[in-house]
This record gives sequence, C-alpha cells and structure tokens, in this order.
Amino acid sequence: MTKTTDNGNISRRDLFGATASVATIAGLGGAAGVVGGATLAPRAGHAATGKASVGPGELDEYYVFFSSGQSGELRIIGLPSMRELMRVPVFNRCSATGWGLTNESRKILTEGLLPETREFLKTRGETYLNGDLHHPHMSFTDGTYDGRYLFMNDKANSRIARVRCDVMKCDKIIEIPNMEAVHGLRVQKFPRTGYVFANGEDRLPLPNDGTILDEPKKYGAMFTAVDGDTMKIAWQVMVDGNLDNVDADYQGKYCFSTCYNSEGGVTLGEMTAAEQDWVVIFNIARIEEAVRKGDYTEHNGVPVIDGRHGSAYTRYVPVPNSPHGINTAPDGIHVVANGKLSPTVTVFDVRRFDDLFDDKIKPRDTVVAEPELGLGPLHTAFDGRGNAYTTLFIDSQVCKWSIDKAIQKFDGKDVDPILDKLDVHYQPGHNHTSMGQTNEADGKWLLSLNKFSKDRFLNVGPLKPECDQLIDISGDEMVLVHDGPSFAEPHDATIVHASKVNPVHVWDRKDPMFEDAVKQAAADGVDLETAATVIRDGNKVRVYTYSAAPVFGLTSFNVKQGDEVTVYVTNRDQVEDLTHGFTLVNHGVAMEVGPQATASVTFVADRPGVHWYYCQWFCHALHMEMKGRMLVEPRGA
Ligand code: K7E
Ligand code: CUA
Repeated sequence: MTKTTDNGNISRRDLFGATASVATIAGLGGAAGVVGGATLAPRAGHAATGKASVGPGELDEYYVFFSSGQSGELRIIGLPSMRELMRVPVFNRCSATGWGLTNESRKILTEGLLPETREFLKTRGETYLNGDLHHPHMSFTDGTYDGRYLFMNDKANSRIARVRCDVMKCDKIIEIPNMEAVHGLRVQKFPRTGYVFANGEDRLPLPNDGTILDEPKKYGAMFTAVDGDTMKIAWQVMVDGNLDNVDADYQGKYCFSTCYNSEGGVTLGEMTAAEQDWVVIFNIARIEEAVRKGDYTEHNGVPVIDGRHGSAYTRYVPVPNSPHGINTAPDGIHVVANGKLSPTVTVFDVRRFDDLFDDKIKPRDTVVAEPELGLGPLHTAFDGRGNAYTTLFIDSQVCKWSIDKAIQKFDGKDVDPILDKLDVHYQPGHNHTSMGQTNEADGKWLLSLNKFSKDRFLNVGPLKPECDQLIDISGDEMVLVHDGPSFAEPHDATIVHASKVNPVHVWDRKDPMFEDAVKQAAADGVDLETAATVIRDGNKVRVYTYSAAPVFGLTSFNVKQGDEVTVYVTNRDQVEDLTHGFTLVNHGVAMEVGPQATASVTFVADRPGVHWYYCQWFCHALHMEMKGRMLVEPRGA
C-alpha cells in the first residue's frame, strides 16, 4: 500500500544533515520537478478527480479560511473547487475596500495599539502598514465550529485580530504587550471560545525597556490568553524556550505549546544545539486560580504568571527536536507534536495530564507513541477514523499513519504505523483536513499548503506562487486532485463545513461598524440615509451624501483649501451585491460602501481646483456617470 519513492526507507539523519537537505531541495527545482511529475498521474482505479469538480453556479461544500502570511489578509476559498471567494483585509491596507483609509477601519487598526506604539507610529501613519497573518481559527462551542468569529495572529507586529463571520469583516485588533512576534494561535474548543491562546515566539527581557540588552539568559517567552468575547488580555504566562505552535484539548483543561530553542540561544547554531526541546503544557484551572489569588506580577496591566521550570502552572515534556506544529486529534485523547528536525512525531495522551500535574507520573510518561515518519515533519491533520496525516517538509510528502498502530509499535509490537505516502509539490508546511480540527472531522479532504511551486505553473518570473494541493482522503490511498496557486503565503487554513457559517447579504443599519458615523450625524442633526449636505464646523467640514445607483446624493460640494474634510457615504440600496464605492481622484482616497452600509474617510483638502469623485465599484449601467465634483476654493480667496 505504501507508495514506493526514493524516500521509502528513511534513515535517521542528524540535525544538520536534515537542515542541509532543505537548502539542497530548494535549490534543485528542476530535479525535484521530475520526481514530482513522475508521480502525478492519478492512481489506477481511483476516479477522485470528479469529486472535486464544482460546476458553474454550484456551491462548494466547505469554506476554507486561508491565512496569507506576509500579505496580511484573510482569504476565503471554496472547497473542493479551490475557487477564491473573497479577501478580507486585516493587517494590510486594501485599495478596493479602503481598509486602512476609512475612519471605520482606522479606528479598528489603531484603538487596540499599546500607548507606546501609538506614540511610535504618530509620525508613521498611526498604524502598522504590514502584517504577517499565520493562523486563522474559528470560534468553537462544544468542540466544533460555531460560525461566530475567526481569530488570527500577526507575527510581524505582535497583534491578534478578530473577524466577524456574519459580515466577514475584521472588527477588533489588539496588540499584545510584554512579548514580540505572536506566532502560534488556536482557540479554546470546550466548552466554548472563550480563550484565544497566542504564543509569543521571541524571548525578551521583561520589561523590555533597554535596561537589559545583550543578556539572553535573562530573556523569556510569553504565552497569552485573550478573552475572545471582549478581546481583552486575560493573563500571560512566562515560559522557557521559544514558543512555536499551540493547541487546546477537548476537555477545556489544558492547552499546550511546542517550544524550540530550549538552549536559550540567539544564533542558529545555539538554537539548534540540543537533541531535545520540549512541549509545555498549561493548566488552565490552576492559572485562573493564580489570577484570583494574586500569584502574579502585573506588567502593562496584564497579570503575568511565572510558568518557567518548576512552576505549578506548567509542565515541560522533552521531545525531539525543535518541534513545530502541535495538533489535537478529533478523538479528544491524542495530541501530536511534530519533530521538524527529528523524523519523528510525539504522541501524547491528554488523559495522563492530570497525573502529571499531580506529580504521580513523569513528563515522558504522557507520551504514548513516537513514530518515525520521514524528514521534516511540520504539521499533522486527522480524518476522524484514527488516521493522521503529517507533512514532511524535506521529503516533500504527506505521510498517512495510524495512531493506534503507532501506539502498538511504541509498546513493542512489530507493526508499521505508516499506511501511505504521497508526493506533494513542494515542501509542505501546514496541512488540513475537512473539519479535522473539530470533533466532527469527516475525513473527506486534505489540503497540503506547499511552500514552493517551481515547475507546477506557467513561469511568472523569479517570484513564484505557493502551491496548495487538494487531496482526496476518503479512500485507503491519498489521491491528489488539484493544484491551486496562491500568492504569499498561506501558512494555515481552517476548513469549515458550509452549514456552520451564515453571513448576511445586506448590512444592518444598526451595525456597530458605523456607530461613530451615526453618532456624528445625530449631533449634526442629519439623517444619514437621506442627507445630501455639507456641515461646516470651523475648518472641519463634514460632507454627508447617500449613494443610490447610479447617483450620489451630492453631485458637487464646496470646501476651502486647508479644510479637514470628512465624507460620509451611506449606501441606500438594499439589493444584494449592490456595492458602491467612493474614490476622490488625486487624493489617495477610496473606499467600499456595501448595501445599507455607511463608510467615511477624512482628508485635508489641500489642492485647490476641481476634483472629481467617482463610484469605484461597478454598480449599474450608468456606473461611469456615478460621480461628482469637489470644488476647492484657494486659500485667501
Ligand atoms: Cu508552520 Cu507560522 Cu503555522 Cu508556517 S507555521 S508552516
Ligand atoms: Cu455606484 Cu458604481
């Protein structure tokens, strides 16, 4: 059953051998491509490709919420068609929607920043313009997705964002204090979300105010729990080692993070010197008790608990070697830590964690299997039938293996836990199964998010797309059915059955997204839906206009050079998909206004003369004519 490849027999290589292979494979695009091409043909007797076809007008069975890495946005893809459905700007700026330009989005992008960051950004655009969005995860109730929110991290600027699933727009962004580089992010699965768990990856001094600089032994990494309902930080725990990825159990008792750099080093050589690092397990009830009892120090208004070695709140389980992904199986029992620089994954039994915290067993007694799967295991997904699927970054493969057989082998039985291996193209990071991170895993589809595409698509120059591959896992063998190119850089994705998500078609006029505009209009004695008027307030000018295809309420307005102008556009149309826009030419001003939404933008009218504004969202046969003029009187006129 196991497909023959030249990686079929995996010899244990040392850490630096494995590391070297990464560079070798990355540099051998052509050669690796030949190997990949040779195995591309669908396997005999398996007609899976047809299952992935979704005809014109047909709807997909699943939403996939894709991260976009350094692009900073959230993307929504349909599965199995792999059609890109929407992009939701979060940590980036967006020319189409005006995210980062409108007052509504700027409020979200600035109000959750720390005071010192606001000060730092005062002369730098008031908010960060980039982000590195790795891990989007949907809120849970009772172990499965509940369709309320998506939470995601920004590794680049240490933030966490929330996207509302009713409108698919970001409504909160907060910066996490006392740490830098939020990497791993997952949410509480039971009883509900609840907590959003976030790993501070880089070790820092606390406080990081310059009194400690080049003394790495005094640095620590910070684990953070955010309240997903309020988007306030509940508590933080300082730990040893660099926190990488995180997951939570199905019981609501524990969450756990992989840590690399147990060495506490600051260079590659130092960080990878040891053969073992660890997984740190957090005892949620004990931490909450510590917060109640006051067993913490406060930093930036957050209770910080000392969870370093020897603490009652954490346990450190040694695992080989610089582990990366950590994934809880849908059985609610097993947790897999992926070895990265070790060819192994380490399987824990969460039922043993109570005894571990009561010191009845040793840390390694929680380990029930440690199968050797291949080179560079990064992330593991599950099918709900007892099988696991692990990406092998260096081997460019997905390995399907049996959790049960891995446990038998660990107990000394002569069995091979590996059931199948499939070449992917190339160098996979995360992989994901349909509903596989919930207790409703359905075992139909696997997505492999591959870091390199090389020869898989028409050449577009030196910068290549990623390659996201769709794999049918409903049978015994994995079958590759689709290649999906994507721009930088999906690290992670969440596959959610369409029945879990139910967005609206038209905005509710009472939506909190435009409550500031409603308040200001009320103060100005103006009705947003009918107003076509200009209110002057010193050198501040508020322009109220509605839009109704194909006209703006105001076809011109007058201001004086130097006025601070705020334009409020309320889209009066109630028709599904009838979005208007507002673009002011030569002013860098553009925004989306959805049906029944209000959007606003503020700028200084510093260019005398006639400036046209137009609707930038194709809305009507007379869309081109949907425009008006801003007439700016020169200073002193
Ligand atoms: Cu493996 Cu940031 Cu989830 Cu990338 S992380 S692959
Ligand atoms: Cu309104 Cu185009």
